[in-house]
Amino acid sequence: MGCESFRIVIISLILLGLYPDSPATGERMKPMRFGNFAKPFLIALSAIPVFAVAALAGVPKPWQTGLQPSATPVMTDITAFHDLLLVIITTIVIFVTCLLLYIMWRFSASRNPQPSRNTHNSLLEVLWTVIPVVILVTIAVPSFKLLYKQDTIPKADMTIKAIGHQWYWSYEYPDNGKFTFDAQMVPDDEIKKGQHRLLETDNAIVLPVNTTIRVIVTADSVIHAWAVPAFGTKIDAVPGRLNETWIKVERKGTFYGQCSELCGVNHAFMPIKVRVVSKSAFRSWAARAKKKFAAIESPDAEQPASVLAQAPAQTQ
Ligand SMILES: [Cu+2]
Repeated sequence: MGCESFRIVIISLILLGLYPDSPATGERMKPMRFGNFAKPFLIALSAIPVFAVAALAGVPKPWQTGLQPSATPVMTDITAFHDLLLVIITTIVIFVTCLLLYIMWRFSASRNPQPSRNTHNSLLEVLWTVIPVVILVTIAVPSFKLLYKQDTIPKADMTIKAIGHQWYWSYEYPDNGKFTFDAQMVPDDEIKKGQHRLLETDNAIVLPVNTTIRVIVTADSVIHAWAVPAFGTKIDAVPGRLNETWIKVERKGTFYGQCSELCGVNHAFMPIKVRVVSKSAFRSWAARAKKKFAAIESPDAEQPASVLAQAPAQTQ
């Protein structure tokens, strides 16, 4: 929340600089007085609690400027890394801007009719090499730690499989009843009040809270990408290949994502909806889902045993 509030204040200060008091009347801009300055600032401050409450949902918000609030350990680290980078790049931009302005003033032609002929300064040269190296190392260490954390799958309590199709996702629960179902987007004319357009699906993925879940991702036609911002997850779904990642959702709620690989004409219409519930609620949902949805077809089930028996033995 702290970072979001910081952004709101910064944006209100930027807007303050861009908009005069009466932009529509064409009046000349008046000199800035404290009242003009304080108004948007106070509006921004009063908006913070609203943003903070709304921000907990796993869904994008109008005028959102930052990342969605984290729901997994990986996303918490991504957010921290993002905030670190924000501080570093802001500092660099301010420093370089001030330096440029100073140089424009200090070394302008009017102030320097006889320009300096210096070409070397050992101290400066060492500094402008060493300081960027230190900055890059400061960025590289948490960056590699984060990559390793995302890529190393801890011992998983359960597995789900997401399969990208043209243009919807289907899911398999291989170790919780071996069922599978499709998740199709709810079209605009069927959206109910309170639902999110382009993000709702007819069937949501249901997952237990505080459980390490291995997510296997693949596709059956073209490349898609399974992405849920609040989980810090974005992984390609490639036909003929199994990619895997992991999530451990730390709070209950509904989280939304979208396909994040340009996959064709309906790329924008294959959202991801995840409901995270308590472990006992998940168990009872899985029991119901097993009856409601189709069973995963095993490869053997597609061909009768007699056909398999007749197939010539593979010799290499
Ligand atoms: Cu797609």
